[in-house]
Amino acid sequence: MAEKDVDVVVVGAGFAGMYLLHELRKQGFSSRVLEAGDDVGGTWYWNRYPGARCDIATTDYQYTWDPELLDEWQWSEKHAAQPEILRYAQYVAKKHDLYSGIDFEVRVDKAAWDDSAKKWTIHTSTGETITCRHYVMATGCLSVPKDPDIPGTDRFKGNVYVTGRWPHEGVDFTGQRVAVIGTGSSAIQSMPHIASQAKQLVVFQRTPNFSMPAFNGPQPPGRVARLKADRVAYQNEARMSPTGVPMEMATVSALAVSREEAFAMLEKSWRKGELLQIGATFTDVGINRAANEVVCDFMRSKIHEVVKDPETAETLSPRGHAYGTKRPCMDTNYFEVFNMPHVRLVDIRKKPITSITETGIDFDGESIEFDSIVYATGFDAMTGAIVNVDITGKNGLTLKKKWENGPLTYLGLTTVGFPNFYMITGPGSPSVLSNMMVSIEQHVEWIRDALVDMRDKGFETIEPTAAAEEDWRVHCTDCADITLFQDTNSWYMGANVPGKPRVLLPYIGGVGRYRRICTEAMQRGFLGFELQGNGKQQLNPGPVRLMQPDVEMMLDVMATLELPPIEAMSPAEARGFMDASATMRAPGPDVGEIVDGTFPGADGDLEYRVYRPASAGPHPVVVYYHGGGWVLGSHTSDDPLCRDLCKRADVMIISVNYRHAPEARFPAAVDDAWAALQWVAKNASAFGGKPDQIAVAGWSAGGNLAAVVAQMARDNGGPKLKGQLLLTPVTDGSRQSASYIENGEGYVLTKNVMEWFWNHYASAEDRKSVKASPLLAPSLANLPPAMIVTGQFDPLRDEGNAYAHALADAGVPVKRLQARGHIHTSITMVDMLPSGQSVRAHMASGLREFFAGN
Ligand code: N01
Repeated sequence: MAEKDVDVVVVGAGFAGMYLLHELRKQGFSSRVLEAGDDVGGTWYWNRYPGARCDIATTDYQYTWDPELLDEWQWSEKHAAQPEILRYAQYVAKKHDLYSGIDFEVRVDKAAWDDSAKKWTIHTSTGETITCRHYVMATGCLSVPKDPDIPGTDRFKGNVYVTGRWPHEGVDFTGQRVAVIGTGSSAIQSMPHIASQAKQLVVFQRTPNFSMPAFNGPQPPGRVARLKADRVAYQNEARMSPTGVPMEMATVSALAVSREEAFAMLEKSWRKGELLQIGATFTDVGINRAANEVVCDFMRSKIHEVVKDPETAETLSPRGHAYGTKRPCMDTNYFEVFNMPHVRLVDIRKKPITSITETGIDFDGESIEFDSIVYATGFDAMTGAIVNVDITGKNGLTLKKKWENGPLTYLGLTTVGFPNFYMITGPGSPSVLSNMMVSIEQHVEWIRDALVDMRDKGFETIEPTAAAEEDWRVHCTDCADITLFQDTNSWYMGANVPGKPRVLLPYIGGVGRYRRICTEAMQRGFLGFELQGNGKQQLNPGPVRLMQPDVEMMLDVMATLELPPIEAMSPAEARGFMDASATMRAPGPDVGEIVDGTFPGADGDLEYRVYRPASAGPHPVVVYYHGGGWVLGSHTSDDPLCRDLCKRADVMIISVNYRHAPEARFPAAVDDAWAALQWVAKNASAFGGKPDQIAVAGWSAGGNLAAVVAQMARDNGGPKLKGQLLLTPVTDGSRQSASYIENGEGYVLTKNVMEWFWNHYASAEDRKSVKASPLLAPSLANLPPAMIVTGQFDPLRDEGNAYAHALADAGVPVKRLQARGHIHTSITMVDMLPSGQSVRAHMASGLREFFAGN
């Protein structure tokens, strides 16, 4: 007799539910696993259409938790077909006696949280009621076929098939007239099989898709050898990789090589026959439209090579979306199908289907009769299976209601208002953008460890905090914003289901990174969660430290380069290193004109560079001081940033050099910065600038100089400045703030590097001067309006913020922007880190505001 009250109810007996059952038993939890089908396998149980195969190679798409399986189970192919994967699931279920823990042909209709009992009550399709402490949805992401939403679907009297609900006995299309609607993965895989049997095949295509040949065959010997040589290392590499598959990562932009080179590199990736390799050929396929277009061109050229009729080839060539923003497909002879005389392609964007009829399909004035119609029209992905169950959390809130504007989760695992409720590979986790096996195992293990920890400590409930959920939403949006996904109507965005909110459903920050965040949340005492039970409460609001995804990627790359620490170098070596790094960066946007020259510094001539906008002048003028800790850099070292600001703000930027330490210590740089300002004020008109519209700006040590000269201008009768834009400025060398401790290591500008800069620049006594530490000025009143930008993970963050607060306290108009997830250097990395774009856009509008109305 099955238990009516258990520790855990799990919905679904696919690979997630099976592994979870195994782990729950091992840890001594009682459980019920409820499965709608009559066997294990989940997606591989339902999707039995001909040609169904896994797009991820079998070396990577298999369980890792039972190491014996690696020797016991021999995959026959690189990309296993559905029957073999289902047999694998059945083998594992038998081996580990999982069948005895699963109720088949049972659906969960309703689940409700009982806040007084601190338990879930589950109602099933068999009329059973089960109570449980924890409730897990292991329902898969692509398990609810979407309504085809075509008029007349219920009228057709012939055979109707849906790829995601294929008859177990198979279908023989021999001699039939067949229509296939849809050209996603399922259609692309099944089409060659259907075409080989059918008398006539008409394919109704709404959006063409990118697809590459799988080059299926035996398992790739290289991968198998690596896996067998060191299983643990291989699997760890998968777990920490961006997509859950060990893969060579790109090091070069698609735009940094010639088109011929780019195509040659893509050809190499293509030959590997691995789904994720094409997109990983270059660093910027996912984030840069022009780079992505190189890949699109290559993929389209492949279609034209195969499909003989140029018009059909063009109809099959995707033009409207960036590569990867709709799930790319893998096929075996898909495009070849369109060379067969009995196959016809109908572009329903040009020739829309008017109706399905009793005997066939009407479109664009034509009627064609069919024996069978195959709907390969996709799924209500990621959220469909979850909200299809009537789930009610605390205070009568249903999940459907809570998610009416898009799913809200913390870590894609849990959601506020629904205690002890978990989703495996749910929205807000890498899920469908990853190797599912890796993501499933990670979630199962996280849930298992959470349950064990709670039991050990006597807690009954766990629920994320509203703040953590909001932080996660913002972080997911930050990650999505730098990609090209949002411009495409895809099921990733919920766009395939009419009325579904448009939001990027999976987390796109990468599998390894996501794992680190989840592990950190648990290891640091369940950051972002509230736990309760037995009169105890543990509330740990966090925060999980969430860096911008591109900034973190850059730090990861830098870590692999094992660069020497700057503080171990001499100033000359550090300057050489910085110059060499500058040659590798993106150049920044074009501006109207660039002019170099010299001006009289405090102790001899110094260089300047003028960036003039393309618009007609005269322009407001910004005197810009470069970063580099008073030791490094020059008037050209922040070139991309100066170009970017000039263009965005439509102002003239004059970047001026100053003498550097240790050759010229404090106050040489200040004297030169002051001389530069006076000289610009005198000569602004000659440059085509407006002499009464001058502001100062600077980054880091340059921000320090800009702040100092703004005070000097106030105290010395002019020039009257319109504003000061200080980007991650140094404002107080006399002490170290909390951000030095929090962010002192690992974020390029370290505590040690900052100390190295100060030691070269100024003595301990000099640091107390207001010309070194503008925050120490006795009064900050009557200074020009300021915009102060700080980075969240910057040792100097608190100094910048303190200066902003002090200015505001003194009555100075201040705009303060703390750049979320940024480090000291990242905002300046124009065209390299897209997440800095919005920060620089704010900086530019800050500059515009300084000059507005004058
Ligand atoms: O579904 P899809 P799928 N009228 O949504 C079209 C995974 N998978 O089942 O693009 C006409 O991709 C729709 O057109 P459009 C994989 O992640 C994995 O093929 O919306 N057409 C599209 O062409 C995959 O991405 C594997 O304009 C309509 C097609 O139907 C996901 O499952 C194998 C329409 C649906 O394509 C889903 O794939 C198979 C309408 N009213 C699937 N409505 C492997 O790993 C929709 N369409 C092996």
